[in-house]
Amino acid sequence: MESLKTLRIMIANLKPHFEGYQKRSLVQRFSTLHFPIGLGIIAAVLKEKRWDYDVYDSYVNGTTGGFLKRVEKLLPDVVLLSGFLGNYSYRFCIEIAKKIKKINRNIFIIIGGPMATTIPELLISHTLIDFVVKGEGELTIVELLDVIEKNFIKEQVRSVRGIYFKEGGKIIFTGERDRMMNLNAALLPFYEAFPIEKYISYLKNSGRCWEISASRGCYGRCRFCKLTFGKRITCYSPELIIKHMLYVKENYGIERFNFVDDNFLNSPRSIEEFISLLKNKYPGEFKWRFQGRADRISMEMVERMAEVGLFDISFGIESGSQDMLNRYDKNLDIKKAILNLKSIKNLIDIHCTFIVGGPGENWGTVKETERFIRQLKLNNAAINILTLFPGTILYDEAIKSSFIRDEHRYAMNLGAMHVRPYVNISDMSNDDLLKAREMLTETAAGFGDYI
Ligand code: B12
Ligand code: SF4
Repeated sequence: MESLKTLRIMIANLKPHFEGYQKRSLVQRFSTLHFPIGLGIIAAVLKEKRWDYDVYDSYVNGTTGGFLKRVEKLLPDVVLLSGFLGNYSYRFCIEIAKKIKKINRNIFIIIGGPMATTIPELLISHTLIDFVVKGEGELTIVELLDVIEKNFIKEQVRSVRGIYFKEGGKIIFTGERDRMMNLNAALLPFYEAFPIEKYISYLKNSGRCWEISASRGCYGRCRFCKLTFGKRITCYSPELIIKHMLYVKENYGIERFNFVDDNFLNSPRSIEEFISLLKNKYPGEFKWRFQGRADRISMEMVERMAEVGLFDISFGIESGSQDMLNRYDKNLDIKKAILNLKSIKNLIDIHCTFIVGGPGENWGTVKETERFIRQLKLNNAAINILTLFPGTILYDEAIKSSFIRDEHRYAMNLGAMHVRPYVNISDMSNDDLLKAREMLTETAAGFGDYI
């Protein structure tokens, strides 16, 4: 018989906020609302294991102060946090952990998600968080909560793979956890654990898409990119993806989907199966979009996808300069990208993202990006200034060459991403990078048919 679970658990989806946050210049508060898929999956796993929990979601109906009051009232044994690096999330974690511990220092704080995976050592050494979970959380959280529930014996914690914790002032990492090989055995997010009505009405009113994950990982090795799951690619089966989409459509009345995979085009075989399943069984049922690589797409493929609801693809082009692409190790042939995009442009909407500020960037390479935008008459382009992300090759190089001297300080200052250089490794001045961004943004805007 399953033992009775006694731990009091709180799952917190918290919007980074702290005193002075609003006053900080260049802070870009996210006005769009996104369901927290990672925490949603953790909620599903806990539900399956019969752990009860309370959820606090300050993105939709609450505040940091409200969350702390709830902690004070419920006095949970464990608080679960998640988050992405950027938007001062790291700074926020330091403060929120302090405040939770002030309420009761025996509350265990556990954090997982992309930020935890990217800067686990900083989090464990500079915050009062007890455990940092690296990588996929499904198996780790169950093992860790089991140990905590069984009177928390420190030796047992060491057997839980994928966590960082402190012991006598020393940081312990229990070792990498193997990736889950069969995503079909993974649970889908437990939407109802969160104030889902708010998410639904937001999406309906804004016409935005439901976010959904079809795969994890990317085979790319781009020097500016930090992948949460790494290079190994795992996919949900096309049947399961469609079952998930049907669930959302039938229960929440939303039929537009955005695949949040790093590269939806990772597995051509799965995609083919997905297209034929939609065509044979669910024609006209859904509208969908995804992000992928411009060298993995063809007109013929897009035609078949558009027939079953594809309406937009987002491509990470990064630069119109082949030299810059090589420096990023993007492994993208710019000529091939142009040909591919030209051929599909009339079939669906395309959205391209670019970076300015990589190693060696100069006005000449920026002009090549401008030419790329003009050649394709791209009216939908996002121009980002390169932000060096911990865990990337470019970041490691910046440390070696002393561009970054203090990692904790650097992470503390990571606020709005991609709108200014935190560290400039290009051949241009900061001012010129900002000008280049503006110029490219204007170039793309010029192709919009705005009245
Ligand atoms: C959708 C998305 C967004 C949405 C937000 C969605 C949301 N609220 O969750 C929007 C558009 C708002 C967004 C914004 C940003 N994003 Co974003 N985003 C993504 C994207 C494409 C998908 C995230 C996702 O849902 N994945 C699927 C779920 C299942 O994965 P997961 O969340 O990692 O969860 C798993 C584990 O991490 C873990 N886990 C997660 N939470 C917890 C909690 C606990 C307690 C435990 C134990 C485990 C655990 O278990 C889960 C299952 O295994 C990822 C790329 C990707 N493919 O993952 C980038 C990504 C997460 N984003 C990234 C970045 C940089 C940003 C921005 C900073 C960009 C910007 N221009 O400002 C902002 C920051 C926003 C913020 N709030 O701080 C980076 C993260 C970098 C980092 N290492 O932290 C990523 C990895 C993209 C990349 N390669 O650069 N993003
Ligand atoms: S930038 Fe895109 S292609 Fe490159 S590693 Fe990241 S997800 Fe993969």
